[in-house]
Formats: sequence, C-alpha cells, structure tokens
Amino acid sequence: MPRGNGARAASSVIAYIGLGSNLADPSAQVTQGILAIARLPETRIIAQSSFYRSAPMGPPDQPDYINAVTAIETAQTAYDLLASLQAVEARHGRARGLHWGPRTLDIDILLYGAERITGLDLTVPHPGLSERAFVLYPLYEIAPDLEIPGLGPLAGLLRRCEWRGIERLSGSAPITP
Ligand code: A4P
Ligand code: MG
Repeated sequence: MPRGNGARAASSVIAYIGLGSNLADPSAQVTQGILAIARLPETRIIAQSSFYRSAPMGPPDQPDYINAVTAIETAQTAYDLLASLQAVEARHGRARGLHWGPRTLDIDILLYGAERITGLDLTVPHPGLSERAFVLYPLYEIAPDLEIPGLGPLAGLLRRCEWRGIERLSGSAPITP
C-alpha cells in the first residue's frame, strides 16, 4: 500500500531514485534513506525494489555496496527534489570525498518523469544509468516496461549491460514506510 505525506497533485510526476551505501551497516542506511524519502513533502513511494549487493564500481579497496531503487510520485520540482535528497544524504553523515569512493548513503535521481535535464547540478536521466547493473536490475524489478528518455527500453539496456557482478538479496522484502 503506497504511503506518503502529500496529497496527489495535478502536476506530480513519477521519479525513480537510486540509493547506495557501503559503510556503517549499508542495508540499514538504505532502509533509513527510503523511510526518509517517504516522509518528504508532496511525495509518496509507489514502488520499491529488493536490495542488491555488488562489488564496488571504482576503487576496489572498499566494501561491497547495497543498492536499491524506489519509485516515487512527487510534486517537487526536479531541483527541489535534488535538494531534498541531498539533505537526506547529509543527515546520514554523507561526507563528499573521493569520487566513487566509499559512502554511507548516496541518493541519485535516476529519472524524473520523461524529462531530460542537463543542468550544472543535475543531469537526468542519471548519466551512469545505462552501464550500471546495480541500477538497471532493481529498476527492472519495479518497472520492467520503462522507456528511458533518450536511451530506449530499459530491457534493452539491461541486455547490453556488461557488468553483472550483482546479487539480489533474498528475503529483502520491500519496506512499508
Ligand atoms: N548530480 C547531477 N545529476 C544528478 C542526479 N541525477 N542525481 C550532481 C543526483 N545528483 C546529481 O554527486 C555529485 C553531484 O552530482 C551532486 O552535487 C549533484 O549536484 P556526489 O554524490 O556528491 O558525488 P560522487 O559520489 O563523486 O559522484 P556520483 O555521481 O554520485 O557517484 P556515483 O556515480 O553515483 O557513484 N559501486 C556499486 N557497486 N554501487 C554503487 O552504488 N556508487 C558509486 C558512486 C561508486 N561505486 C558504486 C556505487
Ligand atoms: Mg550521487
């Protein structure tokens, strides 16, 4: 049953949010991140993937990651949503350091409706989406028929994705916020 704070607004869009963590109890970090997203104003969660474990993309001398994807319906603008998600990251002790380095909680806007955004602070669809198994698999789990603006069907991207070191965590039942 979808839950959330905001009433459904006429101008709301469906956005897909990617969460990742590899520090300080990653599954708990991702769970807390999803719960925080569910509490955002004018936003409700409409679907949520299982959790997935994968080896790090980037520097190898860091722990495995836990990733998940959440679908939300939100009336926040894309930039307001980015600010909201960065505030959640900050509350989870996220310190921006090494690029692709370890992190307590990373939250990315994967898709914002059918929009293509190329701003200084925001690129949507997320630029890494098409080659990241840890994004494509959880996204496919909750939205198998998705068309990615500018890139085509999600199923096609998944077939072409070469990086397959990923494991779906059994028993990682969707969270009901
Ligand atoms: N930004 C631009 N577009 C977006 C968007 N669509 N969503 C800007 C969110 N932010 C977006 O992000 C840098 C800036 O990107 C933000 O200030 C925002 O304005 P950051 O999180 O501060 O920096 P970063 O961590 O160096 O880069 P980034 O791009 O978030 O890292 P990635 O690409 O997400 O990679 N391996 C596994 N297995 N699983 C992972 O989840 N994650 C990373 C991080 C590396 N390796 C991983 C994983
Ligand atoms: Mg990020």
